[in-house]
Amino acid sequence: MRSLRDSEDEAEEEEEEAGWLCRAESPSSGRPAVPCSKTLGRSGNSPSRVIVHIDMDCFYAQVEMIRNPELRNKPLGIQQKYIVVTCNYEARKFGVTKLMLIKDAREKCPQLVLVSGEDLTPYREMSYKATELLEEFSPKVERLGFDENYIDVTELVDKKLQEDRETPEVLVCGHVYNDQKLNVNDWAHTRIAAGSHIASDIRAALYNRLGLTGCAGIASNKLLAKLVSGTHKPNQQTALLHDSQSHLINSLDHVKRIPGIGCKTNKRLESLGLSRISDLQACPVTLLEKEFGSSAAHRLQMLSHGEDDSPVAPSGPPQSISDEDSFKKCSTVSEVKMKMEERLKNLLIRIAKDGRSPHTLRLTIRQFSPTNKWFNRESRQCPIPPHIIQNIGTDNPFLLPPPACDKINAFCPFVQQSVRPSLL
Ligand code: DCP
Ligand code: MG
Ligand code: MG
Repeated sequence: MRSLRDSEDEAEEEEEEAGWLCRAESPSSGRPAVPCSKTLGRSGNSPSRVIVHIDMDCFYAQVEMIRNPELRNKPLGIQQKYIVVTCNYEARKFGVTKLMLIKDAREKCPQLVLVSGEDLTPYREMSYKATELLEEFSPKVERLGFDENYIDVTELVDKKLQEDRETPEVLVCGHVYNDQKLNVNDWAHTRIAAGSHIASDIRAALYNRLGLTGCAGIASNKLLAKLVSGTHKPNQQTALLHDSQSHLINSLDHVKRIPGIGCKTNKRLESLGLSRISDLQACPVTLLEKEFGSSAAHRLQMLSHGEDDSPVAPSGPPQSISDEDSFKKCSTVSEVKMKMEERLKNLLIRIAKDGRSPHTLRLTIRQFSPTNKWFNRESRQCPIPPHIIQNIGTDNPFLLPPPACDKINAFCPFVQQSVRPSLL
């Protein structure tokens, strides 16, 4: 089944995979390109870091419930094509799940209210509002898809512990993973406890100012924060004390559950016979190096132990703006061109709101493949001369200027070659 995830999310997913390839040097080359556990000491984790991961509850459904409060107490599904991409927790009580076929969801819950989620604009806008709010807490905020962010709160923790040194924190706000008891004499424990109070303040701000609820995970690195945030859902938070790190990572039933191990890396690991976390932990690093190169091999093994030294990399404004369409029911190049003009108009509206000038136009075509969504992607791109975007910022930014249509024409041979009857 084709994933219906937004193209920007997909780009991020792809980057996640591509990141492996960038970090990995060729197997025959010399030293790792990034610090590995050998150079960073036992874990590669800096025990002083405190990272919060936030994932919004049933994000698209929540946005729709904020737009229309009458939907709040009803089971609600967000429909894209034939699929419920997400549903609120009311619907989940009936057994409706994310990415369920509409037909199956209706069987589980005949009173399910369906709202179209084809237009991503409201979700995108809310997503950026949330990130902006988080940036008020710390400049180190990294977006991960539409509804997740990492926040490095290390400096806030330092400040809090400094301020509270007469009355140090003895309680964790929210859950503690594995119900572990806080040891107030353990410096790392008090830091996570302080982080849990900051996470609670962040969640309160998201709710009070944007009406959004979500889950938070508090841990010493991004990997663990993400893993622990989903352990109590919805609208709850969980802190991870370092003693329970291996328990958490070993609770994963497959290496593909490790954030950062995507589809391609998983396939390569499976080709080496590695599917369980313990397989990866026990695998001789030389074997991994042959497949992935030294740098990625070490990183993979660090991840399998719950160790992750990657910094929270501030995302800043998006570097590209994209839109996509499945081009269903299009059988001629002129129909495709008409659809492309619609998408371009939509992009122009967003560019006008953004205020920056675009300089490259890229068209990516993905042939439908039920088995492999990464297969058969092809792109063409060209620079955009400044006069093409002359209307942006004027009273009528939505009028597609004729030179933009010329650009579409320039892509025609590529489109022509891609519109094959078998795919329509
Ligand atoms: N999404 C999508 N296609 C997917 C997965 C997700 O369009 N294959 C969208 C719909 C979700 C949003 O991304 O609302 C966030 O994804 P999550 O996995 O975080 O799911 P939710 O936020 O909906 O639910 P949860 O409360 O489980 O986090
Ligand atoms: Mg979510
Ligand atoms: Mg999410």
